[in-house]
Amino acid sequence: MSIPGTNDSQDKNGPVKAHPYDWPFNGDLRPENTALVIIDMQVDFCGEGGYVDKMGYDLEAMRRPIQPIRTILNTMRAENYYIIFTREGHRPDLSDLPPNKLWRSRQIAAGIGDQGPLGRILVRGEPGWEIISELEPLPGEVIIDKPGKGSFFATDLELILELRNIQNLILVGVTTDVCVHTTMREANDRGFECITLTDCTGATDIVNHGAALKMITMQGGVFGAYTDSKKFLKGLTEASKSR
Ligand code: C5J
Repeated sequence: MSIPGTNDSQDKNGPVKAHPYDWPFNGDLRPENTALVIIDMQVDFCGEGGYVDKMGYDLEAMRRPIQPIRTILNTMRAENYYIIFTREGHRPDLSDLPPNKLWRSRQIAAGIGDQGPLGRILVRGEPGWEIISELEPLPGEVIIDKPGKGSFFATDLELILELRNIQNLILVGVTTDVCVHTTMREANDRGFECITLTDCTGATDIVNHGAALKMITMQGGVFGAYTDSKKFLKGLTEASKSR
């Protein structure tokens, strides 16, 4: 019996050289079925005085992915792939902020909703909540506002992807071990075929970055696959040549 959307022959694996398998699993990589999801590349995560900076973590680790993401974004825009941005943030009245999330943020001196140099931390509409200028969305590109770490929780992302017949997701942004990973897990459970790009993500702890990537590869690719942006772009070129 053949299962729709699968192929049994390994030679039809995708054009992107990745770990632990060449991606996507069924070789079907097209602008019509694939979206780039850029997660939380906001001033609060990448800018001085923002949430990550207030917590005392290394901003350089948040900023390192900016250039490689720009390259991927420009290429995928040019090839008409679907582009989605996400932003983590809360309503100004904090009515969507669970009290334990607020309490924890205060333990590390980055209280969500508190005033900082970039406005109120992680609050919608504040300067710190904006997507960084280097990766500014174009008019018409989808922006998902999310109150949690996962991009599917309490958002319309799943509906938007289904209406577009999107099957493959390329997940980039910050942080590898929190919002990128949570989104990858949520997407994977919903049947989306996911890949993340090692140099297009960053974590507040380098060991966690590596661990998060390794977790993806267990059990034959329990959450999907990973590769770097160069190999990804090579695969994308091959995919477009073969169309
Ligand atoms: C975190 C995120 N780390 N975007 N958020 O709190 O990963």
